[in-house]
Amino acid sequence: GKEKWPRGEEKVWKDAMRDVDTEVTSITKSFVNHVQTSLARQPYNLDNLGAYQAAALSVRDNLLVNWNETALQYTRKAPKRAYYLSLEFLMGRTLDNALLNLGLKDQYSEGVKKLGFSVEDILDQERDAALGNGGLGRLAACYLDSSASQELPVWGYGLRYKYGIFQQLISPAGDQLEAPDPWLDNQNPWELPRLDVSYEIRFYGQAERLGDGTPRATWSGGQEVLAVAYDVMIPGCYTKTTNNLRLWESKPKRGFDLNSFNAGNYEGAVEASNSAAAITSVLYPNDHTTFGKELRLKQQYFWTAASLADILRRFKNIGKPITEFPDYVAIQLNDTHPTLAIPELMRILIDEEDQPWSTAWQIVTNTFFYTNHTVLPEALEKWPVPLMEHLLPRHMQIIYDINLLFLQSVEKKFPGDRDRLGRMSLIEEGFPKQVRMAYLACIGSRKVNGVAELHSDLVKTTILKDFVEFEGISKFGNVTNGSELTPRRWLDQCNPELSSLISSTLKVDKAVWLKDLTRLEALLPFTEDEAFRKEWAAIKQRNKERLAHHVQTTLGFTINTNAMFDVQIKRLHEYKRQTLNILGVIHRYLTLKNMSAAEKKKVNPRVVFFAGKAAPAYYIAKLTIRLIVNVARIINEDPDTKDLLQLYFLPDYSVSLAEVLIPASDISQHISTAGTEASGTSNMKFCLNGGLLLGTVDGANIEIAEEVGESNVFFFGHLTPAVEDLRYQHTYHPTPIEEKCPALANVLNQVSAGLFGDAHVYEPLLNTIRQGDHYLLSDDFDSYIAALAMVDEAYLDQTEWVKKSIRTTAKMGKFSSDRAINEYAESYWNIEAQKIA
Ligand code: Z15
Repeated sequence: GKEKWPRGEEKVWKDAMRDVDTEVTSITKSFVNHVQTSLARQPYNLDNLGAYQAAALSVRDNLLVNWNETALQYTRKAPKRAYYLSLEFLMGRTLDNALLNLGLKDQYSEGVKKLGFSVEDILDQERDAALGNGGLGRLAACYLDSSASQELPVWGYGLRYKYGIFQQLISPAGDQLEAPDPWLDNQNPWELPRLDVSYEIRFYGQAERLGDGTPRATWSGGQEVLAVAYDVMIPGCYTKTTNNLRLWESKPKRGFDLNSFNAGNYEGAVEASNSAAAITSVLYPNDHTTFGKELRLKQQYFWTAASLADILRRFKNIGKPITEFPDYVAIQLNDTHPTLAIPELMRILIDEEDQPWSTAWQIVTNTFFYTNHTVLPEALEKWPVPLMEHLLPRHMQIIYDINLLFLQSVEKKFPGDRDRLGRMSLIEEGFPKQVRMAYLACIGSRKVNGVAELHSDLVKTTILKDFVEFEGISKFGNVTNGSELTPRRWLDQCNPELSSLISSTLKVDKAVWLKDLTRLEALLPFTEDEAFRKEWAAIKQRNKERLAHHVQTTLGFTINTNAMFDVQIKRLHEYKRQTLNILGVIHRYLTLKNMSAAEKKKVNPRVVFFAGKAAPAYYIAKLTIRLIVNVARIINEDPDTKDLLQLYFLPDYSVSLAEVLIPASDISQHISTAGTEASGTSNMKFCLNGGLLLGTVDGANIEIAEEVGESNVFFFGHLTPAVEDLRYQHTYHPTPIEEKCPALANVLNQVSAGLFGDAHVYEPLLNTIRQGDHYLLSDDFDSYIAALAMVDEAYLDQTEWVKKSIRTTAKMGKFSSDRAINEYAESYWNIEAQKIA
C-alpha cells in the first residue's frame, strides 16, 4: 500500500520504444513491450509486482532461445541422458539467478532504473518456489543448476504441487501455525504448460496374468487420470545450455466418469474429477517420517509412471532396440520416493514390450541408480501390502515375482540361512505386511550411494549390510553432497561484495573461479595480509547489518550488530538437537545472571538465531519452537542480560531467508547426534561464506574439518561408535540426570519450574531427555557447553578469527555441487558434456 506510482517519467517510457538498440535499450524495449502486451497494463502506471512480471517475461524470452537450442541439439545428437527423479525441488527464486547465469544483471539493473524501478525491489516481489521440505529438495535444485552449468544432458522430473511447503506462522503463545502456500496465485512466468505432452495414468482395477507361459499380465479398469507436463527452464551459469525440469500436474481425463454421468449422477462425476486434481494439490510436509497415506502413494506412482512414459517415448524416437535402453538413459532415484519406477519399468517391458523377464530385469538394473539420504529407521519407507494390492495390483504381482527370484538367489548363495531370507525379503512380515522400498530400490539399481563418507559407511554396515554381503561391495558407493551449495547462488548472488573482493584479490575473473571453486585456495596466503583481513571483516559486518535491517523491517526487532551471530537453521527434528541449543542458551542466560558487573565486562555479546519448520504432526518439534519463542521473550527483555544475549526465532524459514542469514553468520551450529545426519548441506554454505562451524563429528562436518583443518572448526560430543552403547546404557542402566550432568539438570528444572512461563507445558519435551534420551543430550551437554566457551574465547582474538574465516572459505572447493554432479556423471551415469553452439 505504501508503494508510490506512477514511477519515472512518462516521456522516458515513451522514448524507450524509439531508442537506438544497445544492450540496455533492447532490455527496456522488451520490458515495455511485455507491460503492454503480455500483461495488458498501461505503461508508466505500474507497481513493483507488474514490473517483476514484465522483467521476468523479458528474461524468459532470453532463456527460451537457449532452451530450445539445447533441446534441439539433444534430439539431434541423441547422447546418453540422465534423469533426476525427485519428489521435491526446493528452487527458491529464479529471476536473480537467471540474470546472473545469463550475465545480464547489470544491464537489467540499469534498464529498469531508467524506467523508475530498483532492481532489488523488483527481485523482492518474486515468491519462492518451495516445492520441497529441506535438504533433500534443495540438493535436487542445486544438482539441476550444476548439471546445466557443466553442460550435462540432465533433466529433472517432479510434481507441480499447487501448494508448496506450508507458510509458518507463530501464534501469540509461541506455537507454530501452518497456512497454505498458494505460490501460483500470481502466475508463474518460469513455467510453460505443455498441454500437448500428457499421459494417462491408471490406478486400482484388476491385474490378470495371461498364464500363457510368459510373465505377461493385463491391467484394466479402475481410475484413469491425466498427467500434463509443465516445463521449467534451468539455465546454466555462463553457458548456453538450458536444461529442463518437467513437473506433472494431474487432471481428470475428459469424459472421465461416464458411468456416473449416464446414471444421472452429474455431481458424482464432477466429484471424481476433483479426486483426480487432488493428486498434485499439495506437497507432503513431513521430513524423515512416513505416514502411509494412500494419496502420497498415488503421487509417487502418478509421477514415476508419467516420467517413465515420457522417457520411453523420447528413447523410442531414436529408433534403437529396447535392449539398448540403458545405453541412452540413466535414472537417478532421489531417495526411495520414486522406487515404483522399478516395477513400473518391468511392467512396461513385460506387458507392453513383450520382453522376457530376464531381459527386462537386465534393462532395469542397468538403468536405475539409488541415492539413500538417511539411516533413521522411521524415515525408511514401507508401504502396506493391502494398500499396494488395491491401488497398484499389477505392481504388487511384479514385486512378489522380483522377491521370489531374489530370495531364490540368496538361498543359493547362503543355503539354509532362514534368518537371512527373512531379513532380506522385500516383504516385511507383520499385520499388515509391508513392502520395504529401500530394499527394492537397492536390488533394482545399478549402484547405490550415500551422501557423505560416514553416512555411506553406515549404509553399508547397518541398513544394507546383508545386501553388501550378497551383491558385493562394489555396488555401494559414496558421493559426498558437496552440493546443496551452488557457489553461484550462495556466494555470488547472496554475498556479492565478498565475491568481488575475491575476484580482485585473486586477479581472476569470477567467470573462472565461480566455475572452479578449488581456485579459492589461492586466498590462503592473504590470511597474512592485514588490509585484506580488514576488508574481509568489514564485509561480514555489512552482511550482519543487512540481516539486522531485514529483521527490523519484517519483524520489528532491533538486533545488536556488535554481537557474534550464532545461527542454527534447519528443519526441526529431535535428531538435529535444536533442544540442545536452546538448553545451552538457557544455561548461558543463567550463568550471565549470576555474574558480577566486572565479570560481564569480559563477555562478548552474542545473538542466537533459530529458524526452521516442524512437520505439522510432530508434537515434540513444535514444543521446541514454543520453548525457543518463550525463552526469547524473557531474555530479550531482561535488563541484566539483554546487552549480552539476544535470541530470535525467525518465522517461515525459506531459501530466500537463508540467502540473507547465511552470509551474516559468524558461527553456525550442526549438532546432530553422531551418526544421524546423513550429510547436512547448509554447513557447507555457511563455511563457503566464511562462517565457522560448531558441530558434532557427523555427516559432512567431518569432511569439512578434513578440508579446513580441525583447528578451524569447533567439534564436540561423542563419536558414532559410542552411540549404540550409550543408548543401551540409557535403557538398561539409567543414571539420574542430576548425577550425570548437574548443569543440564539445573536447566531442565528451571524450565519445569516455569521460568519461561507455561510451567507444565514443556514436560513432554523435557521428558524425552529425562527418560530414554534417545538423542544423547545428557551425554553431550557438558562438552557442548565447553565448545561454546571455546568459540567465545576464539572470538575475542579477532585477528585469528578472521584468519580462520578466510581459511574456511578457501578450502570449500570440494563442496561445490559441480564436483558432485560430475562424480555422478562420470562414475555412475556415464554421460558426457554437450557443447551447445
Ligand atoms: C531430507 O531432507 C534428508 C534426508 C531424508 O531422508 C529426507 Cl526424507 C529428507 C536430508 C538429510 O537429512 C541431510 O543430512 C542431507 O544433507 C540431505 O538430505 C541431502 O542429502
